[in-house]
Amino acid sequence: MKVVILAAGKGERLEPITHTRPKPFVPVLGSTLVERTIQIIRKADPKSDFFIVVPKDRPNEYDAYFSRLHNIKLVEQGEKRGTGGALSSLQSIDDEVVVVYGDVYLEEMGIRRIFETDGNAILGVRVQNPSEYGSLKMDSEGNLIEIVEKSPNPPSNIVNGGVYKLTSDIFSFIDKLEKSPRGEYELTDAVTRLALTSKVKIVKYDGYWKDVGRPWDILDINKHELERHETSLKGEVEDNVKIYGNVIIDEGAKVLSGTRIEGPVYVGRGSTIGPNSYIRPFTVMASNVKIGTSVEVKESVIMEDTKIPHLSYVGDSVIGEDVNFGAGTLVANLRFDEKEIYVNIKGRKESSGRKKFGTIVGAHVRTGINVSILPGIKIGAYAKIYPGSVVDRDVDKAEFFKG
Ligand code: TTP
Repeated sequence: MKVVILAAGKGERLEPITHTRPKPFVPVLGSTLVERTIQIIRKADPKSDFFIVVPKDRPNEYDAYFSRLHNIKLVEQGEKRGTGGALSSLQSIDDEVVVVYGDVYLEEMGIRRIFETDGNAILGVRVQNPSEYGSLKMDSEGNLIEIVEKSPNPPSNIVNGGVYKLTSDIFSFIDKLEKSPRGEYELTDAVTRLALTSKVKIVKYDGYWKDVGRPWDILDINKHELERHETSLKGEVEDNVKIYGNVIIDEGAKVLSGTRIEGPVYVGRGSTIGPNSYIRPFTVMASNVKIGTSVEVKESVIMEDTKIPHLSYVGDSVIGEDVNFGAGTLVANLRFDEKEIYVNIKGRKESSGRKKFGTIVGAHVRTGINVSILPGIKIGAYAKIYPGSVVDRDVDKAEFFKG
């Protein structure tokens, strides 16, 4: 089967993480979202041929990353923006194709069911809040009539799961697409047109599903993944370390004396934790992370090469790669009034749905000593924070913040 993964989005809602990495490259324990998707597709069909639609202006490492995953062709997205534009970048697909959005996280069963269905199919996911997604209008036999995007009156609570099986007929509808009100060429419009002339089955899926659009989704998918792993201690653990629950300590990682780890926790390759660190449940540290003396980390994802070496607290946060926190950098993750924490997403305040949420820090950020960061604050990649500052507003990419 030919499989197309759409990985050329801008990922603006996921800034500042997407200041330096495309959305499908968000970490999932020691891997990435797109790599995990490729793995579960290969389980459903080991002979899949992969085409990954990537942006023209992609980071240099992109091509090497995919060549490491073998038998993957990269296709540059053409001028047309949008998911339809992305698919139109493929030259020719003569039979059937499975299309997967690169920012979707789901269980293997969802992919498997799509592969097992004959003809055109769309994954339908049951959600509580269908008006935030593309709701699926269906006939009495459960076939698609229309995908209704973000409507206040959604026709059903089954929404587009971002996984399709499509016959080559879809390409004639994609060729005829016109720009949507948001100025993009939408695959969903082409699929609705296809449903007028051919049967498009809705494959219902009730498993875990997440469209990874916002920063806290990174915490949620890693939490889900951690809950599915058993203890595995491949790295080195010094004497006088206490480990509770399921903890993965990957090859080359070291946990130094006096440290307490409460699983589920993932310690990536080459990372060093301790001495005397306190790592609480649902923390993920990617490769070569350093967590030092008297540092407490709770339910956070910390990306590769980041250092939090002395006397810090980080809770409910997403910290990008190659960040350095000065001694005493503290993250607040709870408001005094204990209300839900809001975050600026594309210029609009959105609820994170969490009472406890810390910060989102882009790659290569440096904080001076004794910096405090208030809940829901975003710090852009390459920013520098002056010692002693209280960061009470979002910081732009590469800004020097003194406050
Ligand atoms: P979206 O989440 O709709 O768009 P986006 O990734 O640009 O995110 P944001 O709205 O935060 O800026 O995209 C769904 C999937 O389709 C996602 O995996 C990225 C992919 N995509 C492309 O490949 N090309 C495109 O032009 C667009 C818009 C999306």
